[in-house]
Amino acid sequence: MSSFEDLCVQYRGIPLPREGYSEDLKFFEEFNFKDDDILIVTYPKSGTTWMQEVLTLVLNGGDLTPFQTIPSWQRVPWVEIKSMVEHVEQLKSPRPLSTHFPCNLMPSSFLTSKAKVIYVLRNPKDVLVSSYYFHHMAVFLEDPGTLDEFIEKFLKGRVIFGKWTDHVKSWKCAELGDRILFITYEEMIQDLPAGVRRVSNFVGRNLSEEVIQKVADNCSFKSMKDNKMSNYSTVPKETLDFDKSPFMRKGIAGDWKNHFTSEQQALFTSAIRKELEGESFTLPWSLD
Ligand code: PPS
Repeated sequence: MSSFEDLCVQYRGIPLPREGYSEDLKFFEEFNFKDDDILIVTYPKSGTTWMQEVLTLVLNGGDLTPFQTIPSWQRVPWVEIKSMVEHVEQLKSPRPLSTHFPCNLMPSSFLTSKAKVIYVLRNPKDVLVSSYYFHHMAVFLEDPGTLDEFIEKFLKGRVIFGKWTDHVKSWKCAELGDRILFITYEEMIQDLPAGVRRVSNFVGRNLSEEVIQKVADNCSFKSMKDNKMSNYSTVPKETLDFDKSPFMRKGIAGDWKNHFTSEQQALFTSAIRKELEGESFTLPWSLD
């Protein structure tokens, strides 16, 4: 069984999966952000794919063609993955892009551009549970061990992309003003049409209520789970083993309650609170 160190590369203090990433990210450091780019930013398992699909449909005015014919990662590619460069080059402006990187690792052209950011936040306990299952299915990641062990790794940042709290802090403190929209996974669960409306207003597309409803219908968990272009089922089994877990697993808020013991919940909450002590922002939901 391969160790975390074998399966990851370190980039400026952040562990990245060796699959897809390299220590040399010169192409990323030289990435040229354009003023009308729209960047989806997430800590992994926070709702990246969901937002990629919402943004695709919003920018296309509800036209389903790209959504049904091109995989999500080609339509809204990750800027820090070298194999995605060819997909980025094919995008028309405004370019929908994705990143899992913290703000402090963004290339200099990002800060000087006016590129917009959609930051999707998810309750870290649900992020952890989703990630736990993902570690079982993703052949290129370390075996997560027991939930106790995985909680410890997650809190120490001994997971891909490092600590959840560092990621959130970096983007919350970035002073991007109205260039950044914070939206939560939980608010999209509660009222997806309202979430779609927020996104469409933010990117300057004032869609009709009919189109907003169409986008929401197509971005429901069930619809995305059935869409081969969203559900990662086209990825070979050597990379993602769907026999272990589906990528579109449960799609709910609060699944942590089915997994955490009261001791794990107390330990997790107090560790996250401690990490966020003294920060000027508050989280949009209670950690309890
Ligand atoms: S990744 O690997 O970082 O790109 O994963 P990411 O897409 O960020 O997160 C995967 C989780 O998002 C859930 N998901 C959804 N939930 C509700 N509705 C929709 N439409 C939807 N699409 C994706 C997906 O099921 C993963 O969460 P869990 O809790 O594991 O089900």
